[in-house]
Amino acid sequence: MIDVKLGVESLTPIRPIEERIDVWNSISDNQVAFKSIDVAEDYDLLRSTLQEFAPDAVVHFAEQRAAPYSMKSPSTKRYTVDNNVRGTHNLLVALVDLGLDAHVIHLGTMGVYGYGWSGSAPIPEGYLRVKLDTPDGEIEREILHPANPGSVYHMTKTLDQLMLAYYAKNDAVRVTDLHQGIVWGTQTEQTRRDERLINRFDYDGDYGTVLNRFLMQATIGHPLTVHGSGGQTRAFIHIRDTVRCIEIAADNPPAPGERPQIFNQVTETHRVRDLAKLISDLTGAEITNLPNPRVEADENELVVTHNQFLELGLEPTTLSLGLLEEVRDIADKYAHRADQSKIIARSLWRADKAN
Ligand code: USQ
Repeated sequence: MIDVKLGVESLTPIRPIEERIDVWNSISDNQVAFKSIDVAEDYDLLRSTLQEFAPDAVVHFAEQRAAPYSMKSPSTKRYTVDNNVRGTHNLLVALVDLGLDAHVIHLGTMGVYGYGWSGSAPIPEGYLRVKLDTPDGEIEREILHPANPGSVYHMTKTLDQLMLAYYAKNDAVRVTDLHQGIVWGTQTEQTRRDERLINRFDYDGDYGTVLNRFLMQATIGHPLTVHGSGGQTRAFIHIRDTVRCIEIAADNPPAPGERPQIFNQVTETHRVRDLAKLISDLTGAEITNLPNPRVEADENELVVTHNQFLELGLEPTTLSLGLLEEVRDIADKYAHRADQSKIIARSLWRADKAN
């Protein structure tokens, strides 16, 4: 619905959900059912559906997921908080109320840590070891890494973290929180099986993420839109790997009573200007440095610990492996669907960013 409101479509054509489900069920032995529920608004239907289905695991992706969209207006800020925070809380309450021991796999974000707070110190997987001076001497504790959100969207994910920690402690809900980096790429092994299953590829200023945007800009001959100096370092992961990570998480739930298990779901880090250079070298695209519409550090270091998924068997798809495929199979193929008027990011983090 948000894309309809914004007047923009995915670069890839997305078939209605009913058709996607029918296509999948016609080619796979793993049959999928679909029910549309507003989990933030309709607690009773969420509860009765959980009761009927009695799941072993719930993969919770039901959140407004774009930082620029969350910063667009008072209305999108309020919607993002109302939808994301209430949705997560409703799910947790319903599981506890029903006494269901389902493993909650929540889509969090690397953005909960913020960027640059700890300089070049590696960001741990969720928990930070700290030393405290007490009257009885020094003690060591592990605490949730301090939350340092950079947008209202990221703020909702930091609030989710507290709710997940609380329900894990109070009611022994089993939780895995995936602190995901910026997703790039379009196809997974599953969606590749039929064109009608293809995933979204958002390229517009409010909904598209940086690498997909650059790829599509390069294809249609638009200069690559680097915000500021492009010194922002961010963490990335291919969509294929995100799916594999969810599978790994589902196979490795924490025990009841454990604190939430937190995985950093990232495979590599890059500076925005290096990504622009990489794509420019590959395609000949020009690069333009635009005033940054966001409130964010112009330059930051980012070293991320992400050993857990690797130890559990993740084999990353790196930029060097996947980038050309993405240009050839997606950006080139669907370039004719691009609306050039939607490319520049218009959401401002603060009114004075308009200057
Ligand atoms: N950027 C540009 N030019 C563009 C678009 C973005 O220079 O045309 C810059 C931004 O200023 C920012 C960086 O690229 O410094 C990343 O921006 P993004 O839009 O790709 O990603 P972001 O807004 O941080 O959020 C996205 C998803 C969110 C997810 C998050 C993971 O929207 O759902 O949680 O990536 S992370 O950032 O690691 O927290």
